[in-house]
Amino acid sequence: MSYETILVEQRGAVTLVTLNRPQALNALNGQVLSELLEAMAAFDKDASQGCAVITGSEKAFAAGADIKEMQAQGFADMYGYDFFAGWDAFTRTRKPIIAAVAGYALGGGCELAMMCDFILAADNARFGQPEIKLAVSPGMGGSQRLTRAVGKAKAMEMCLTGRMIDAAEAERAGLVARIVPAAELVEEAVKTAAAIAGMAPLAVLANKEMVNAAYETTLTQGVQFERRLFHALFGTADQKEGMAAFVEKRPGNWTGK
Ligand code: CO8
Repeated sequence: MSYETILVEQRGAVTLVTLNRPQALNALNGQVLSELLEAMAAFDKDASQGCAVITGSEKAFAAGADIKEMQAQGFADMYGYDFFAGWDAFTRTRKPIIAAVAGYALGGGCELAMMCDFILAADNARFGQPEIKLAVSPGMGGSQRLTRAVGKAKAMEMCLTGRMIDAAEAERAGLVARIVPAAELVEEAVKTAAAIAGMAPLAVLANKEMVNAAYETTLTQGVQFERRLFHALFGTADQKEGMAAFVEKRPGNWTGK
């Protein structure tokens, strides 16, 4: 499959997706959305692939939704077509996705990074929700995911002022999992993704599903959901293999069953 706004390559069991609109600092337009959705659906279906990495350039992960595309739209266009609602499908990807963020992750770019399962940040990464400066607001989940990630005070300040935070502040606030030197970002993200892709596939799906449930449920319901999935994993051949491999001091050999 060839795309115009993204580059997709398979590195072993890792799908590496690079946003590729350098002339617009990877601004997210309708074409990026449809190509990314197609690539992620193919990734999810491909049994040879275990984890994806989404990255941009060293200057910009993505500088937001495409302002030039949105500029002339009115309420009827936005509401009538539920503009960008397609991004919800991205979050239904079942296998893990790592955002490898260098440079600007602003507006929709920050929101896309937060839709991924976790963020690895280059030391030059900058995150922000500057939509208020355009007289609008986050529209791809930023007000909700940022608040859950960094807490109300910082999310409110960022949304109301448009202030960008650097990688160190983002790590302190819990927005990013880890900071790595910019030059090593993609290799480190692919290495991390390869480690995940090397785990038993059903356990990977279950771990992602239960951590995500923490955002949607009460503590009691979430703990119960976790326990049921944990119980269910004892019905898999890979659980027998994983525990036998530990006892026999050898690596596990997974079947995905
Ligand atoms: N959309 C379209 N084009 C963009 C965008 C963007 N978000 N960001 C940058 N570009 C373009 C510029 O227009 C410029 O193009 P040209 O060369 O043709 O003039 C090119 O990329 C390079 O940009 P700059 O010259 O501005 O580069 P600088 O290094 O001077 O500045 C910045 C970099 C600070 C990142 C600056 O480009 C900037 O402020 N960009 C806009 C950031 C922003 O406001 N993002 C939020 C956009 S709104 C949004 O994301 C809403 C999300 C929810 C939508 C959901 C709808 C339902």
